[in-house]
Amino acid sequence: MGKGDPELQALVTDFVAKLCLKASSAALQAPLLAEQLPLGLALAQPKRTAEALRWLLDGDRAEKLLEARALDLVGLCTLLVSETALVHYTPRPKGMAASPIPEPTGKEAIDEKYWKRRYNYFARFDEGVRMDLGAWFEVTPESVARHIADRLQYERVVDGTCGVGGNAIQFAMTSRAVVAVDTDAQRLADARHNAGIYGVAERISFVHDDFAHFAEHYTGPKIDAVFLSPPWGGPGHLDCPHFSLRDVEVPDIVRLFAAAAKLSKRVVLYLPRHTDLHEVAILASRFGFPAVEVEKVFFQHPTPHLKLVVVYFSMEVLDQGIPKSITQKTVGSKVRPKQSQPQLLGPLPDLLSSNISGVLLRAVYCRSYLGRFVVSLAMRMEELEKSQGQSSKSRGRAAQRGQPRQARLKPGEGQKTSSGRVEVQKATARTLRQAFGGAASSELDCAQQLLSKVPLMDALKMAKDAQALGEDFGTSVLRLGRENHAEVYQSVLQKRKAELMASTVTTDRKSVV
Ligand code: MGP
Repeated sequence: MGKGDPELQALVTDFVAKLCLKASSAALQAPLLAEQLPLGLALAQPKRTAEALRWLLDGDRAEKLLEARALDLVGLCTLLVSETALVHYTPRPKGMAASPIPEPTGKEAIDEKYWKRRYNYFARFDEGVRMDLGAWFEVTPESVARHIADRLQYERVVDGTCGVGGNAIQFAMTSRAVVAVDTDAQRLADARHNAGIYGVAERISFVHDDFAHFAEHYTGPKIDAVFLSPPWGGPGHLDCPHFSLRDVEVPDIVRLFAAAAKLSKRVVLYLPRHTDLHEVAILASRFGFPAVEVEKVFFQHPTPHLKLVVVYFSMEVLDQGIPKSITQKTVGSKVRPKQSQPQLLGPLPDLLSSNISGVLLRAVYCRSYLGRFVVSLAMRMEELEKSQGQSSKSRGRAAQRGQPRQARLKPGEGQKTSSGRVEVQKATARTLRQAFGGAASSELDCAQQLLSKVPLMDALKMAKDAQALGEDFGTSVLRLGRENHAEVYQSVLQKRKAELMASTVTTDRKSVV
């Protein structure tokens, strides 16, 4: 890592420290939650029990890894953690009174909480949008659906779990053709009806089928992206401290994902905020994605909180820059003029390490507004304490600590000089070295060389193989590099020779003197 890259250096040091890659094996087996991950880059290095691996990986591969005792690198995957704060503003049409909650037609009534959010789900709700009881808690809010559609503007997108059409409708606004698949014929009919209200029904082909079956038999034009929002098990999913992919209520989420990955090189999963990202990493790794983007989606009201995560599986993730700041986005027909947005204070690192973190997290996760207010209050108090503490300290002490980092940088210094891919590669190389525990700089060289010459996926595979062989990382990666990529080996060899020559020349000169 060159001297001219202090920002990246700080970033990598920071994230390595934060993730504690040398954490105990118990920590690596613990679920990895989005709340714990700061914005930027992280390396997931999950460990899992044999049983979990047999489910997430195919049987043979799991057995081989188990034999080789390579559990600690199963699912090695780079996570690009981005954060998006969404505000949905839909002005109510003038003169329209708020409609009362409808009388229950069956045994169950619509929960008032969901009814109050009806315009968030569909801004044009009053024009006759059709929902069923499940859709009230499953449908993607319009702001989120629009945001995802903005990010997936392609020729042809498949929504593999269409439901009543929240996502498919928004995809039809930004992509040329949408295929909406669902196993429930009534929901598809509702989706078609709702798409009609939004004027996009013509652009959507509605297919009544199981998505995996559909994907296996699909012979049409190229699919640019597949979006999956599988059922999470209703509002009760929040009663558990974390969500496992096994809790997804489809017969086999791995089969569903495999079908999606076969159909398209971009797959997007819509998942609960407390999903175990270690499992996501194993899934990514199994299907050949060396990196994924984990987008944390925040809502601002009643107080800023993480709502859900969207995971983007695609090779393009490697070309993205490392996210550096939260994206604020207001979605709606008109931005509310004078309303100031509450400041998003981000995740709760201090609270997570406090004694009462369990209680607080549960309060936040368990659908309780109270929980959010408690957390919000705690964060504000913390901010207040910080600002009071700062004002009471003398300027002299601040000067002793040195100038703020920004001020020390010369113009142009610290700016992004390399492409996102290079940043990701460098950071991954360093993390790999840390993960393997080697201190010699040649290992870093070696990993960096490798990463600059071969696709990251191949390099990670080699690293995994090296680990499986239980040999010294540097040597075995070199050996694997030589076997797999003659070119890499040559360039590493050249570099080593040049270094050797340089040191010999210096020694010779010294001896002459
Ligand atoms: P949530 O996580 O149940 O939180 O739903 P909710 O109800 O907003 O509770 P609170 O504590 O935040 O007030 C958040 C969003 O996740 C919903 O709007 C849906 O888009 C999505 N969602 C929720 N559930 C239960 C499901 C589900 O079972 N399947 C899918 N695909 N999406 C869901």
